Amino acid sequence: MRILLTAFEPFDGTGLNSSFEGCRAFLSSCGEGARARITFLVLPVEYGADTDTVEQALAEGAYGLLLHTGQASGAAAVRVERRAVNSRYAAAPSTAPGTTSPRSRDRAPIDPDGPETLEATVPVYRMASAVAAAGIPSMVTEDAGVYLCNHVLYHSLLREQRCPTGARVGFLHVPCLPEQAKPGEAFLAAEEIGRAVGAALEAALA
Ligand code: PCA
Repeated sequence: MRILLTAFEPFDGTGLNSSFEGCRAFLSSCGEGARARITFLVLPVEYGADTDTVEQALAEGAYGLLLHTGQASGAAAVRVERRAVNSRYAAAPSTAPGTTSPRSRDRAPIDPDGPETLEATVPVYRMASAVAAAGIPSMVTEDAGVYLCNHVLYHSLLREQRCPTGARVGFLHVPCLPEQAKPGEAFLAAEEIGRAVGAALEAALA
């Protein structure tokens, strides 16, 4: 089965994104056989450009599993997202260095004709248990927020609902790296995030 694994580019002014670094660590720890089944994409932190990048990959190949990952600043555990919500910031948040807060808190639907929520189609509890068994704190969480991470998850779930291909779709939100964490904030090393990605993928495929 082919796997589409995605992470996001840096967006918080640190020049890093823990999802990208974690996926990179995972891919470099993979055997050649496993690596050959995975297409890895780094998505832009921009509404529209994020999902266009996914669409382009899906137009070029068939996948049995879409695992999206993103950075959850301030999270103390790897979060396996249970669902996506049909909501996004109406205006794109500023991504100027050092600022992560949206200019406007106004919300808009991602798709005016789409359902309010869409459930992830990966086994979220099994994945969270597998991450915990790999020694990494994990939890199943309600939804991925209203920024780009939720946007890409919602888009992939809606796409699969409207034009089923049999692909499972899920999202892993990962804590910051030590270099990114503010004083007192939790973090994980890239290698630990990589182990979490590997354990979650294996559980999703089981
Ligand atoms: N995290 C942000 C967007 C990109 C990323 O890695 C989010 O949680 O939506």
